[in-house]
Amino acid sequence: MTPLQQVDPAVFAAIEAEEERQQYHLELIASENWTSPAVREAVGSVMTDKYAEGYPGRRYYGGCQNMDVVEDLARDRVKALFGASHANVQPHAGAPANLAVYLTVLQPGDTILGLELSHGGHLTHGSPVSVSGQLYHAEHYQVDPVSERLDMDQVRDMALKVRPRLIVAGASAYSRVWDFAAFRAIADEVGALLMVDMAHFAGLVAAGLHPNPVPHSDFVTSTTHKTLRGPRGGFILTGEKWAKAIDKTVFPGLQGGPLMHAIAGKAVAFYEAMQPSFRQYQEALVANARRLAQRLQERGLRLVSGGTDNHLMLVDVKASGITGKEAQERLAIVGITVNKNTIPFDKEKPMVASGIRLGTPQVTTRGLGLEDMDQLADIIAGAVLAPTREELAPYAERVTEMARSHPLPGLS
Ligand code: DSN
Repeated sequence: MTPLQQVDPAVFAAIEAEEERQQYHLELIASENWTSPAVREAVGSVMTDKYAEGYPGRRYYGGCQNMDVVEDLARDRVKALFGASHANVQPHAGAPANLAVYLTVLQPGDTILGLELSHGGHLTHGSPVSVSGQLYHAEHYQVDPVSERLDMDQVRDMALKVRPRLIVAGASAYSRVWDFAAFRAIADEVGALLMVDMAHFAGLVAAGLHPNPVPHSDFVTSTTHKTLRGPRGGFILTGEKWAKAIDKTVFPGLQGGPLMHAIAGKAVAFYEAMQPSFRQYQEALVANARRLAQRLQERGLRLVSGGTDNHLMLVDVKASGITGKEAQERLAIVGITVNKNTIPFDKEKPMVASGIRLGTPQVTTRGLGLEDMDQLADIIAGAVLAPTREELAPYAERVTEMARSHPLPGLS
């Protein structure tokens, strides 16, 4: 018996069940991944026991010498990875990273301009249900109704009209490349600051497969656990001008003790992301997404904007006669995990939605390749287009077989 099994059989059983779920299902949630055993070892280490309020060399607690080593490694590695001059690796997640930027540069009531949530944006980019939309006056740009891509003329028109103090670029459901130079030009024209939330595509940026927002932005925020394949967490990159202010906002402004076990995991993930194998992984992940998108369309499904340039795609399942909720549930029956998602100009509520979001980070980590994407697309299209749920059983068998033949490393 392991210590956990002995002390808390209920939690042990839930973890075992989750390991089994991950092992025998295919995870196509675009914001999830599979951390390496090295990352998990760091996260599950004694680093969780230590208070380390402050920053390396300037802590409020004794005994922080090993914390300093780890946090310096994390900061130096992430700066090198993205070419930034300052990094704060203490944000517990992406939402507090974004909030730290807002609290640093905005006054309550100031205007921010971000991508509309139902067009692919994120809650923390000014949604009324998020503090970002409650503390600040949020305005939103949208994608073009025909191309379903960002139209930089529209972004500029909006910026000229609403005169934001801060423009936010970045999304959680946008499958195309971001033009950061164009965002910078608009920000300069209207006298705004520019924050890029690269959480989704940070891994692609690290591998040189997506333009790097750092040279164009005042702030870049990110999570560490999506394409970047680290532990759950966040970070902020900025230049010397805002470095001290950002650090002060994160601690003591917004957070107390940093999660040093998570920061240790981030340091390991950043090291892994600097290796040549990480670029190969990112290339495979993008190639898989393109192949999946292409085959889904060949099988008759409509993709928002007609495809993908990155790791994710939005499938308009309403065009095939079912809701996003129904598609998510059908795919759960066959063993594929996805999330329902609104699509641009959606008439359904978010809990129903007209689309599903698919991403390839996790299945690529477990070794699925281009031919597997063809098979996966056939299964997804088959499940979405099936007249009823009664027809799903054969697809479930195929998914189990695919998962079995690509085991997650380190799980029994
Ligand atoms: N919830 C994340 C996602 O799924 O994209 C973003 O924070």
